[in-house]
Amino acid sequence: ALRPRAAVGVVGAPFSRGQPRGGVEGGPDLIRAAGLLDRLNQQGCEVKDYGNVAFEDVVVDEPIGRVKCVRAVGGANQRLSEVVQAVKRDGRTSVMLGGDHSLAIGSVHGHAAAVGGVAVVWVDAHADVNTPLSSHTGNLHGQPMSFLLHELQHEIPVLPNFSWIKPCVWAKDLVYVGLRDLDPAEHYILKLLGVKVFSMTDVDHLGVARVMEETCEYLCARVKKPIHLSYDIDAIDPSVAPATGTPVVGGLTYREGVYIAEQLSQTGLLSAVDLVEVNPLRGQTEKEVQATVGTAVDLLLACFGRLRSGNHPPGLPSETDK
Ligand code: B3U
Ligand code: MN
Ligand code: MN
Repeated sequence: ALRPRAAVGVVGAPFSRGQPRGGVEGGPDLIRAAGLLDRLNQQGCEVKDYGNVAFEDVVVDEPIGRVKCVRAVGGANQRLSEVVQAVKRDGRTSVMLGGDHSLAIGSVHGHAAAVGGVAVVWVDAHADVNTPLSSHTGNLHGQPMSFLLHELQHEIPVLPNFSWIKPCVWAKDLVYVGLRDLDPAEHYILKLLGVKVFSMTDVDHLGVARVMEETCEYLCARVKKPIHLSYDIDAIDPSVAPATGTPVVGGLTYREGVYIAEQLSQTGLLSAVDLVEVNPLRGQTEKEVQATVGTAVDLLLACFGRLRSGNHPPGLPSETDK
């Protein structure tokens, strides 16, 4: 059988106000410069670049309680959501290149608005599920899931430029992989809502193969919803991907990281992917930056069918036809 060419839409989101460190807005152009689009094309994808989202500069953006840059983050995500909706309506798998992880608000929202319900696989050292009231840092990249989960809406205060956001993910449709740095309030929220979590302890205990088998079984057991993969590069160990804002020791190996993407690709349900928190200014050397960007590209290629066992062009029987 002829394998259909995967249609991909790449959206750059050069935005950093969800956290205090500059440089992460350089992620999208750097990942493109590393050859992402050509390599996706070479492996048989039909790729359209939607360019970088133009974010309005918000000049006056006083903190609200502890939470910083609320108006900028709200406005940027509203625009991003519109673009991701356009990508999905064009029939493409959306690839959002960040930028910081607050951008998952707009990316997941836009994906869900276009396709209906989605399941989310969040690969990260952090859970990013603080509410504006539970956050100790006030950084919105540590809070995106709280705005997206239906079950947390009673905890979310009214914030400027956030009124457009509609919660669109149920706790039962969320799986975390790679967690190793949770705030107590986040741990409490995940326990209370019964969210499926594979921490680094679980990766050690079960091995990445069982973790992904259980993840896919868990998500496919009920109605098969399109999968949104939100991949924070800090899920990968800092020895492999050091150029990121909040590195945490004890992360996924390169191989575990790629395996997660390969297995999700094999489900045939991947409908949107985020690759966030690559920060070229956080590398100590050019080599560290290139290692991080190279890893990001390899994770994305694996999301679109690249197998380490090898691939061949369509027209010949594919591995999955056997
Ligand atoms: N949980 C902390 C730390 C953090 C979250 N995400 C990152 N860091 N990258 C917070 O700020 O909410
Ligand atoms: Mn994150
Ligand atoms: Mn993180």
